[in-house]
Amino acid sequence: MLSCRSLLSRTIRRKKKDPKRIKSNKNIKNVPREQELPNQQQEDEDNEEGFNLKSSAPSHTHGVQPLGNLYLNPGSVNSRNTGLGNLQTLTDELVLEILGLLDATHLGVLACVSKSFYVFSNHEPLWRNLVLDGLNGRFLYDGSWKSTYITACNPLIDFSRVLVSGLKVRDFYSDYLFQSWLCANLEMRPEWLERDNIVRKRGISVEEFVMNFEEPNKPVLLEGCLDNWPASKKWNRDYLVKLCGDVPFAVGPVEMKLEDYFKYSDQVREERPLYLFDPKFAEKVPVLGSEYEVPVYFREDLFSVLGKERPDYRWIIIGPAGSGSSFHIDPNSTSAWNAVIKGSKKWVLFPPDVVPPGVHPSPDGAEVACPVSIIEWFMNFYGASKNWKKRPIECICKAGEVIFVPNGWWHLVINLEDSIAITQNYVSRRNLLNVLDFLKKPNASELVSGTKDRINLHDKFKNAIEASFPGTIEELTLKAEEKQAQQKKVSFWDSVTDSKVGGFKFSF
Ligand SMILES: O=C(O)CCC(=O)C(=O)O
Repeated sequence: MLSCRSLLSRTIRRKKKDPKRIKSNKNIKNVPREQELPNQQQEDEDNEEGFNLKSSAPSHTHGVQPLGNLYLNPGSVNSRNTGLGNLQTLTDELVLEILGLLDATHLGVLACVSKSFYVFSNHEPLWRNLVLDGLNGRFLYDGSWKSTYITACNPLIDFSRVLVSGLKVRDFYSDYLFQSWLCANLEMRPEWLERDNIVRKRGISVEEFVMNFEEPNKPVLLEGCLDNWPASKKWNRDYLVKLCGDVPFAVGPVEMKLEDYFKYSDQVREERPLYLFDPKFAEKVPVLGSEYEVPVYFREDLFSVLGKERPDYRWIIIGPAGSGSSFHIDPNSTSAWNAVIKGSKKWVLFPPDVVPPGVHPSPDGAEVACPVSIIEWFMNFYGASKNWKKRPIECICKAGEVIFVPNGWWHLVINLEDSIAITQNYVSRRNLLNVLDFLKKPNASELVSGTKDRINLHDKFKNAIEASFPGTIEELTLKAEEKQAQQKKVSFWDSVTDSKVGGFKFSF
């Protein structure tokens, strides 16, 4: 979470398009207040570290301000505390955790207790959980999660004429509540987007791909592979809605009709927008499966020997600007490719031996905790990347481009525009042994994903490979052992010779 200090020490402005800028590093209570700046001062501010709000950003629904503003408003009392009574000693997170145990009726009642409870009880993520947990995908988002819930439960009442949750509360200070509004309304800073250090290739042979990227397990961005995909020409919102607007797709924990999802994504303004990520899209709508083909580099697909028992392996991904995937490693130690059909995505990738800052995997690798949202990760950690010894690989993958994500690499992705993509995870000979090792781990039942029978997947897969490609595992094992022995020899030789002068190196 952003600390009070970090909120105060940075500047927050409206998007550049607005000639009037906000100077608020002294008092960010003034976020919505705009003031003219003299030219020189304006220029200085352009160079200063700061954040831009989206031009369409509304002010905070309830007027919540960051806690630091309290200290800059002498005489004001934090109505957060006065209205919470004895609960004021709890952190905001804890108060919300407790409120998360209530149903909608009790939340509604609590909102009438005090101004403070009004703000807490209207916290949108509480209502989002009530909708997602309680309505089983049967809802039409209508601008806020609270009104979505109420409208879905009371279809005969016209709530558009009733003020449901838009009252402003004076002197309510909370970093926690403020930062979730801030993250939902921030523009990506240009310097978060400009670094592009991935290797780009067009028209390379499969052998080149294997030798230079798949074998050494390095990312690459491939251009021109989607030129012949019907999807590249046809897929856009109108086409998809016509084709399958009434088909339910997996969106977070629920299924939503595609048309309803698009209506949600038109209006959404939240820190972690729901993301459509469906592994069964081609079974649900076979035309979708027929309008793209696997690029030549990724055609070896050894999990296919498992037939219907193979783990999930392909997904259609649709999301608005700001949606995306926070840091993770792909399932079952597979590699992946991700093709952007519409829109664009910012990628940040770290090699397997570098855990990204702010990410806390459990020792057994079963849990990955990245407590911050994508935008908060950029705000809190990205700036320091200039000084990191091992810099991440970064790029913007645009429509028509494919990124190769090697197994074990950490990656974070954020959509810069409304985007449509296809991704597939795969096992080839280059990572077969590594996948088998992964499936054999003692905690496979927690680690393996995308299939029901997690424990037996190793044996089933190994047997099916032996049956379809006899001798392959043995051959690959021998090769790997030879390679390891070779590397040992080289490193011993390196340790006793000076490669620059070709002579022996002695150290005493
Ligand atoms: O959001 C995206 O497109 C990235 C998806 C991703 O990271 C994955 O499938 O592992």
